[in-house]
Amino acid sequence: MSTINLAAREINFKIVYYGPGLSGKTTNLQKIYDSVPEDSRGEMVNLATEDERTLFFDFLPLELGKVSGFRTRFHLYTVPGQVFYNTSRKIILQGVDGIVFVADSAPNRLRANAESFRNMRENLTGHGLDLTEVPLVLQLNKRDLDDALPADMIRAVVDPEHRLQVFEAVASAGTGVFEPLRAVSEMVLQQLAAKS
Ligand SMILES: Nc1nc2c(ncn2[C@@H]2O[C@H](COP(=O)(O)OP(=O)(O)OP(=O)(O)O)[C@@H](O)[C@H]2O)c(=O)[nH]1
Ligand SMILES: [Mg+2]
Repeated sequence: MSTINLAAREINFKIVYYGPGLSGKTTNLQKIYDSVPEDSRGEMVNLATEDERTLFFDFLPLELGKVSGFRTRFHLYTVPGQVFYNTSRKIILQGVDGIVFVADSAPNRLRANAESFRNMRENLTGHGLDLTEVPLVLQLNKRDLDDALPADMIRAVVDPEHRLQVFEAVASAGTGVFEPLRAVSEMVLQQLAAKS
């Protein structure tokens, strides 16, 4: 849920990067952090295990200019993809305004993509949210892999109705990272405008 501070004239949005373990969620935030000017970003927080797997979440605050005289702050979070960290994922989804689902294009991760998507839907339901109400875009990551699955095959398991905007990415090279963020941010702003 976006929070609006009228006195300070600022709006805060929460964007969550969701997806299976090792799909590249943390890499997305790292690349965004590396590419935005210093005065647009706050400190990035990584809560990770020794082997760089996200343990609780990553957090990156961004300030992306003004909308109707309000400063807009986007708080980007990643969830830990590893199956057994579901309590963390549930907590992190609390108050979410928009989601980038980061799917892994590796053939042996097709099922993990499907399971993570189902898990996201379930956790949203737990917060009283329906998947169709939340601004959501799909990033197909790791398109550089020699054996990357065809985009339609991944789509068939997470978005069979072709409802979502889809972006192909090589997050580790910084490609296709900003497009999904921009798209979901626009959807979030549109939703806020429609409500007010
Ligand atoms: N080949 C390839 N590797 C990538 C790409 N993006 C990320 N990786 C690598 O995939 C591995 C996992 O990336 P992370 O960003 O840590 O994955 P994550 O989704 O945050 O994983 P969890 O925190 O466990 O959920 C790292 O070694 C990355 O360098 C990509 O586009 N192509
Ligand atoms: Mg991570």
